Amino acid sequence: MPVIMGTAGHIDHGKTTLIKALSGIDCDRLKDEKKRGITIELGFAFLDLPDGQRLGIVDVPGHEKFVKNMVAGAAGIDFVLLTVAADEGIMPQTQEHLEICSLLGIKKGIIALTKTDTVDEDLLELAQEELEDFLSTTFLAEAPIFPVSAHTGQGIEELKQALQKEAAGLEARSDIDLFRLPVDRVFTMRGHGTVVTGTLVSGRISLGEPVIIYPERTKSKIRGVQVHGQSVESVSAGRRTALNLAGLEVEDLQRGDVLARPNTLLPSYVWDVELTCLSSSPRSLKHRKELHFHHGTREVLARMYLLEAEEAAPGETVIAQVRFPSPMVGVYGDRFVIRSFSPLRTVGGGKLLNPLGRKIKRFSSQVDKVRALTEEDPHGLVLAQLELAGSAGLTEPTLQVMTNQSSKRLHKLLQDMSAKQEIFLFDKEEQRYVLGRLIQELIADLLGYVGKYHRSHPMETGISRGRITSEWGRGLPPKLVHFLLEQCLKKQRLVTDQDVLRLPEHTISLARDQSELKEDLIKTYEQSGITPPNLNGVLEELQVSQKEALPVLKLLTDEGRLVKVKDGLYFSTKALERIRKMVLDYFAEHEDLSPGDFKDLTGLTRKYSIPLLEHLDKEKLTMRVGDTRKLRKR
Ligand SMILES: Nc1nc2c(ncn2[C@@H]2O[C@H](COP(=O)(O)OP(=O)(O)OP(=O)(O)O)[C@@H](O)[C@H]2O)c(=O)[nH]1
Ligand SMILES: [Mg+2]
Repeated sequence: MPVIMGTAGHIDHGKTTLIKALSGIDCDRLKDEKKRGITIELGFAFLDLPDGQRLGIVDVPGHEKFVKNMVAGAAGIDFVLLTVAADEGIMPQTQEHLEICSLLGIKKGIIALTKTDTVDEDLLELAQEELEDFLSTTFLAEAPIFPVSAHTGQGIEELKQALQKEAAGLEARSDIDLFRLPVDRVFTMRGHGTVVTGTLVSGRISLGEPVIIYPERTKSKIRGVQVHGQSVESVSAGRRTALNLAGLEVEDLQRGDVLARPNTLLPSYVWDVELTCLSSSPRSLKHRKELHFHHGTREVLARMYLLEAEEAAPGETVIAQVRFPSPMVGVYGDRFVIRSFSPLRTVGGGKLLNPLGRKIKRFSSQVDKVRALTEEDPHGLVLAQLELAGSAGLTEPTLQVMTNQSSKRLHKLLQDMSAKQEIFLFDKEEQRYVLGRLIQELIADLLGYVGKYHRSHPMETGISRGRITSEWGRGLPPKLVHFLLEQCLKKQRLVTDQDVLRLPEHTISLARDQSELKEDLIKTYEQSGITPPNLNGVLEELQVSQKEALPVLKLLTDEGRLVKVKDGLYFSTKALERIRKMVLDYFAEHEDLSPGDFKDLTGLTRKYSIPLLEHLDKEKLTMRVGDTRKLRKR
């Protein structure tokens, strides 16, 4: 298993010298580093362990001004080599580096008590005791301490053995197959072009694959892969990796960018997080405070919005939102570190809960939904993420980023959950899921809405699909509305006649006089055949008002017994069928039908013939060409 170790410790405590003693590689390469005798930038080395395993090494600077580089280097390491100089003991960055490692979720480490040649035995013992005491409350409480001297070589072999043991005893990295490489260096290599390096935190990548540089979403392609200076075909998580990128200039990238496959990561201006204020912090963390925010190899200014408190006291953990000036890309469970301005020091950090946050109201019920994301069990987490996402739902690829699961495991989980109807796949094309409970709630609401429509429109057979979508479904994804209607139809909670939907129990109940009116209207129109009186004539004859008659006429047209040819002119369906037949018979022997021909054919005057001809055009039986009609080909 590939393993990467990172150094940590106060300035001048012998980190770089120790790495050189172990590996033979001098990580301080910059002119300035040589001149000043300190590390400024991250250094990279490797060590071939006695068992043949090659250990990747990241050497960090100890200077307090370069803590931001240290954070970038520590992101992605498997374990830490903490160095403490025997002659100086615990110093500010000893503590700060250890706190940073702890905030970053690093769980393992080894301690080198360096420069043993500079102290006598008594002092060494004292230093060791002080160190054990200091470590007892940290994640390194159980970690072994090795007294070493890079100058005399004392303890170096023992330390090497210990490193091998440490590397062999580590838990396997997560098997999440989402390729992600936070960039820590960008440079040009003669003959190769632009090269980036970083610790490959998850997934694998091969030569020739397309990649995206997030958050800018710049496209590129892998032109070369190197691990510890050797070209390889592909590389997987836990390796120090150098990638040669096609078609990009050095200016197109910077430390902090993240390489990933197209359409995987989700740039966002807002993250929901679990935030802890370090117990060593001199002050509480205040709502809306601007801070240095470190994630992966990126450092930005960000504002912390505390969602359920005005401040987080030292040692306290709260739910918060981070708002960024430019988009960030993260994955559920990612760690981050925050540092205050003055004094410039590490004050806290935490865990990313939702990499696709939306601004929410403080102290609202939404905050509870965010807090539910601290659930680490994948099943509970999927439910919590979908709950927060609401009716928009989440796609399967998005859920991978929001749960940090391998795509295989997630797919299986989603299928199991669908089978139990805990979640529903409402958009197959996008693989978009929504919470089952929400579906039940929406269906209940939809049926209530249709029922209400029936009550206010008792004379209508139902409500059109289009109206449901535009009125009830406003604000919901159209595909979700479609899915809900199909669910209702499948379970016969709604029935449909063409595009009109109704509750199964809905019938039109006419009052007695309405039923009579309905019969009278049918009789009137059927008796008058192809020469019906106009509506006013009908109303006069039946002694009813337009207001009374119109709903009944609408019902008759809905039921298909009458046809409205134009305002005020209705035909019985039978009469209109007769006219259609006459026209069809005519076209059996003729090409064109003029208004005159129509008059001869039917014996109807212009009052009827013009609206009828136009109606037949509208029905697409005929089409108008100049002054005549032609039969439309079916
Ligand atoms: N006597 C003695 N000096 C040492 C030993 N290890 C390192 N030094 C000296 O301590 C000084 C600092 O060593 P570095 O390795 O640069 O320390 P560092 O921790 O990498 O420093 P930064 O990277 O700047 O934080 C150098 O002058 C080293 O020669 C040692 O084992 N014995
Ligand atoms: Mg150094």
